[in-house]
Amino acid sequence: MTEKSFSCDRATMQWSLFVLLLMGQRVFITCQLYEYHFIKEEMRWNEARAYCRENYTDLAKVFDLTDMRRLQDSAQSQTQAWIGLYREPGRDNRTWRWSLPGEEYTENKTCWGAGEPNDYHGTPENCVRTSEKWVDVICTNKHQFICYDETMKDNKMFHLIAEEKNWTQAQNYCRQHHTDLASGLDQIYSEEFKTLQNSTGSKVNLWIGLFRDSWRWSDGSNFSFRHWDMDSFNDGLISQAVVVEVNEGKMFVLLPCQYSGVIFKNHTVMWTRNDLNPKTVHLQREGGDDLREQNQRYSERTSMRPDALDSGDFNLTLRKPTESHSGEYTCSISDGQEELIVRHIWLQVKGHK
Ligand SMILES: [Ca+2]
Repeated sequence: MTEKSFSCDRATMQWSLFVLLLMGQRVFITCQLYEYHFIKEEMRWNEARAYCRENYTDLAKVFDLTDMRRLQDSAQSQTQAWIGLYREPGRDNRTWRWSLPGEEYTENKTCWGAGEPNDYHGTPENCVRTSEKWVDVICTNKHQFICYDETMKDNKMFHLIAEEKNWTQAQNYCRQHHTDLASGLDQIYSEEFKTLQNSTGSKVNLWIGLFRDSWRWSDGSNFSFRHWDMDSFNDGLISQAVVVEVNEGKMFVLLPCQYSGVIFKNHTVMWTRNDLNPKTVHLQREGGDDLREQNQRYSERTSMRPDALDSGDFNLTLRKPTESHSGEYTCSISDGQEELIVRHIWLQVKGHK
């Protein structure tokens, strides 16, 4: 999401660019289509949802690539708009889904390897590869994959792509050149698929169209369609810790933290250091900074954008950093009960030699 700025007075918000889509619904005899209405007014996500529910049906939902294109067409040349996909911070309710629209994942139709899926070593593993049995792994791994082609391109239902790609790249490739990543037991355990798999010689690991995420559609639909770029597809995955280095004596250092999830009014954004007591480095609520429990070491030294909770820009500016400010920082968002860690930052302040 790009930067959205506004003045402190809510009545004079100045969003940069920011529009939203709504959806009406029209039922045809043979198929059901949604009508997308593009709304040029700028709102927060939850305001947009309320608006859509009042005036139309709900925020836009997307069933497949065809919907995706219609959605993009409805937005004309506008670059950004809310849709009805959301998740609640701090709740790990990830659900397995098949990439191919309409293919439903059911627990009794799976072929997990022993002990899988297991989020090995506590790392969220949201994508699935197979050789004989399924293994959940991190989505940034690179594997070959097999695409499903409903048009029977070259008279073949399955196409082996011998090039290694990460999971979203593989999905994009299949959607662009064929239909989707092979999805569902009927496909993955078909003779044609197996023959192709065996043609790789050794037991090569292949991506299949199975993934999990904690995103939901606003109207409760269980559509599994997602169209993420890899940077956004890190659900449940704490971005790898970022290391920031600075020399003592600098005027300030910026600790980066960008959040793209939904933010509600009661949310608090926090910067903390678990090795300190009190651990609070900086805290901001809907009404502004709340530094009552700030560790003295950071007194008068920290600042965040006043609109952090609207923009998702949680960057922390630390002025006049000294060696005592070196350590591991956690940037997180909380609703008072549960905390979602957005990012870990290692700050290293080098002293004068
Ligand atoms: Ca695993």
